[in-house]
Amino acid sequence: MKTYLVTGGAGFIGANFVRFMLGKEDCKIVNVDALTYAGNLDNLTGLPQDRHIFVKADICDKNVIDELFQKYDFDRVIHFAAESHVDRSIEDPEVFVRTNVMGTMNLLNTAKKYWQDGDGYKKDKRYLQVSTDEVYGSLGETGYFTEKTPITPHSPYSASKAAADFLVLSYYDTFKMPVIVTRCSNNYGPYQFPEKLVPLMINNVLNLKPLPVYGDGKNVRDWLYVEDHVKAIDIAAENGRDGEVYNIGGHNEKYNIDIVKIIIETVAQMLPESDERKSKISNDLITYVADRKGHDLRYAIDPEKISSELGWKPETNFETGIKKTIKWYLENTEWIEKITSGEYQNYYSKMYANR
Ligand code: NAD
Ligand code: TDX
Repeated sequence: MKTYLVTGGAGFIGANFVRFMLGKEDCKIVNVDALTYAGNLDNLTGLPQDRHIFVKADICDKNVIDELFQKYDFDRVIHFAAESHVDRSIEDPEVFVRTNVMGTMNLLNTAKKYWQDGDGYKKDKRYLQVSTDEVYGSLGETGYFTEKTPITPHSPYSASKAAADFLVLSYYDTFKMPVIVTRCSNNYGPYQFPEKLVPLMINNVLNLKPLPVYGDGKNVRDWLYVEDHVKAIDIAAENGRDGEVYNIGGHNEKYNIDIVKIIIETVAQMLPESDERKSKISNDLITYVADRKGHDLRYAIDPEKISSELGWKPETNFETGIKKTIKWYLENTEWIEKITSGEYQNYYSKMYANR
């Protein structure tokens, strides 16, 4: 039975990964998460207690991470923990460098210390860095990000993720450490914190609140259902080649404004006739607001490498994925009410105050 160190497993993608892995195979997961505003223990209910061990800790804490490596003979490190929201990185970049760069270095150093064996490494160990297509910067109207596209991040968030990627890859080049980097496009699905486009729009539609579209809404993102992402991570961690980067995406580019319109239409369709919000939901809720600073125009992934080399393919198309996502939010009103009470209101009013 493999033992995983998963970081950030109380966040959106990490929680989906933990759920998927524990359901798929007889593995043990030590889930380290600092429970920042984005981490939520409610994302981890119903998991097998004997195989899922939750540890509330900061990945920058050298003592705790060292103790965990000493206690558990980790076979895999899957590193999700990060400050992940571009808008927050524009407001307050420092914590992004601390968590995303320094936290990554701490994990790398500790894994290296415990995995080294003479001149090499213990058998079948692997560190996987969960990264993002945003490190490639922005595309024009055409073309795709490949693994060879130059790294040109534009936001403090993507710059911190790029720095972390370079560190990870340097541990392969310098120390021959068994590492892999995956770079995925925009995810959507259950358990996503409602500061990101899709859950924010679903929540606002359900509350008949304005839908803030940045700029002209013509920025393009490439959307992947979260379950397809976590499956790709699993495949890359098992069968990928050390020192390699794998892009993950499903060729599903959409203008932001089209995403918002699809959400409006689908939520309205999915509400029962008896729901009085149903007749009030329309495109009139759309409100164009000031653009994001340094807003990348277009992201689009070329997933040819992971597809031809590792046989990964996305399984959920956008039409199905967005319905599943909306259904989840409709069925988990307590989850979203809890998350959007208190501090979230301050965040929301501050973030949209000047737009
Ligand atoms: P998220 O913000 O939902 O979750 C991040 C988790 O990390 C939270 O549970 C938080 O508590 C935890 N965390 C933050 N700082 C920590 C620290 N110092 N120590 C320990 N835990 C800490 O993020 P997400 O959307 O699930 O993204 C997960 C990873 O995937 C990130 O590395 C992100 O860069 C990457 N990624 C995200 C997307 C996307 O569309 N969301 C796409 C590609 C890549
Ligand atoms: O209220 C909004 N209005 C709006 O128009 C929000 C929150 C976003 N947007 C736009 C900005 C982007 O063009 O929608 C697009 C998507 O925005 P986000 O959901 O904030 O995602 P993005 O900035 O593209 O980054 C996401 O994908 C890559 C994740 O947050 C990152 O963690 C991941 O690395």
